[in-house]
Amino acid sequence: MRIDLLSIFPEFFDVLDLSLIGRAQQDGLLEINRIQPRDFTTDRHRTVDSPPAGGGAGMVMKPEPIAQALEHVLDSSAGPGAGEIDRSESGLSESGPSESGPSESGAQERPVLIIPTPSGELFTQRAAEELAHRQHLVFAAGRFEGIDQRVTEWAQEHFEVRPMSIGDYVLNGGEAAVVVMVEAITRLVPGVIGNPESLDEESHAGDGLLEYPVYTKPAQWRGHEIPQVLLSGDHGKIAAWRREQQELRTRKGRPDIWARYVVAQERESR
Ligand code: 6GU
Repeated sequence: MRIDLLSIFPEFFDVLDLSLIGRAQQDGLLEINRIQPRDFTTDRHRTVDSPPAGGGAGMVMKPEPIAQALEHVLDSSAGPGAGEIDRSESGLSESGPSESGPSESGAQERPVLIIPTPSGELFTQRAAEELAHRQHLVFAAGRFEGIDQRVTEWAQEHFEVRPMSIGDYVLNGGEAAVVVMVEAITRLVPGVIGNPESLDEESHAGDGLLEYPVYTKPAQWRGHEIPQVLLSGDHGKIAAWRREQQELRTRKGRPDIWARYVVAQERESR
C-alpha cells in the first residue's frame, strides 16, 4: 500500500516510523511519503494561507500549493505506460477486495484522497476496513480554518475524494487525525500485524461489541483476583463468560452500539 501525506508540518508524521508501522515500511508492505505544500509555492515567504473570502476569523489554505502537491503525487504514481490519468469508474462504489489492485484492463485504480475535517463523514472501523483494501491513499491535512473548498471539487477529476472526521470535537489541524486514520487502516493490511487472529476479537470488529476484559498472572494482585472461570480450563465456559462481559460492557458504556446490536440480533433470529 502506498500512502502520501500532505502537510505543512511533515515532521508530525515521524511517529509513523515507530513500532509496527515503522516495521511494515522497512518490510516493504507500506510506502509512506511526506509532502510539504510549501515546496510548491513561488513567493519568497512560501505562503500557503490567505484570509477567508467573505471575511471572518482566521486564515484559509490557498488551493494552488495543495493542487500542485497533489499533481506531484499523481505524476509519481503513474505506473509504466500510464501516460494519462485513469478516469475509469473504478473506486466510485464501495470498495472491496475485488476492486483493489490494477483492474482487468491493467489500468491503475484512482487513488483515494482523504481530507481530514470535522465536517467530514465519520471515520469508523468499517471505513478503515474498506480503505485497507486500497492500493493508494493520499491524505491532505489542512491547518487554520481549512482548505479552499475548490480543491475538493477539482480533485474529484483525479481522486476518489473522501472528507472525513475522526469524531465530534475540533483539532488545530488535520495531522493528528491523519495519524489516527493511518494507524487504524494500516494495521488491517495483511502482514502488518503478526497475529491476525487478534484483529477478530477487538472492539468494533465483527458484531461491533466492545472487547471483553483481559487478565494475566499473578492470580492475586494487590487484593484483586482474576475471575475464577478464567482459571477453570473450561473453554466453553470461558467463551460464554467473555461474550457476557462484552454484552455487559457495551450495554452500559455504549448504548448506541448496543441498540444497533439488538436490532441486528432480532433481524437474524427472524
Ligand atoms: Cl479530521 N480534523 C480536524 N481539524 N478536527 C477534527 C477532525 C479532523 N476530526 C475531528 N475533529
